[in-house]
Amino acid sequence: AAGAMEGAEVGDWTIERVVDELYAAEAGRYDRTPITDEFPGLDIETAYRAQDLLVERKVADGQTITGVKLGLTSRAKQQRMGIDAPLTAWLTDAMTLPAGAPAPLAELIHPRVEPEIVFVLGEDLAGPGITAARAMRSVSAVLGGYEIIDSRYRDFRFTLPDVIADNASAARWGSGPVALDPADLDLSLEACLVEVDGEIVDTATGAAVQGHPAEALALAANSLGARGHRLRAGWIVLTGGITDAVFLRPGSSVSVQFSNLGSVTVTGA
Ligand code: OOG
Ligand code: MG
Repeated sequence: AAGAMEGAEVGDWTIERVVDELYAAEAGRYDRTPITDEFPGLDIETAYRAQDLLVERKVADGQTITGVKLGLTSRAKQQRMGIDAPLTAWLTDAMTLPAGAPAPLAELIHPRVEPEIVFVLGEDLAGPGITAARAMRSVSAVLGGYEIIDSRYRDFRFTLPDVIADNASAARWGSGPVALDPADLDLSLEACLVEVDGEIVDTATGAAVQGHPAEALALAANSLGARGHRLRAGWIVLTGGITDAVFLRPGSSVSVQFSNLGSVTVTGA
């Protein structure tokens, strides 16, 4: 590991320690200060190595990788977080919330919910050179869904390398009952309404996500390809929050109503 850390070590920080600390925060349900406050050597490349190591640790615990997520693909999300670059991260089976299942607040730190357009891949997809049109041909189904993000950093304060190492705040996600053939709708025009306890708090269309969610999928295939990874047939891809995220409070429900992709509700319990 020392060789892999060349040029990145400051004080007693190593990639392994980054992973240890983020893993412990997630398991112990506590938040912490940004790692870059103490470890300026945590650059984007080092952070992605930490992210890969973190998911390897989850796999060693018995979890399986079920797909990937994109983060910060919409301006609403980028402005809220003060970071203007998208990122990718890993999904595991432990993150899937079955339809109607309450969000287990006792297992989370400060969960927020955001609407997402969700793809299911019908075939492997790997960059470089993947265009949005090419990416869409690998999608077997599109669903309306939500993601629960739960940064391991206090007040969701982080830099891009911090949030990359933290697996893009990934915590839970779920989807609605409607799965469509992507050829049957224009996802840039797909609208969503976000409601908290029945009150509409935000609206947007799929165009908010990189102009079209297929652009986000192409971005994932290309950036993962550059790091030696490929997207696999059967994997889920969360294309990124379409609107800003809202806090999920005990007893409160967040619903997302899509124009063609049905609706989905999650309740904090
Ligand atoms: C980072 C994760 C962002 C999205 O869809 O943009 C994300 C965060 O906001 O904590 O999942
Ligand atoms: Mg998200």
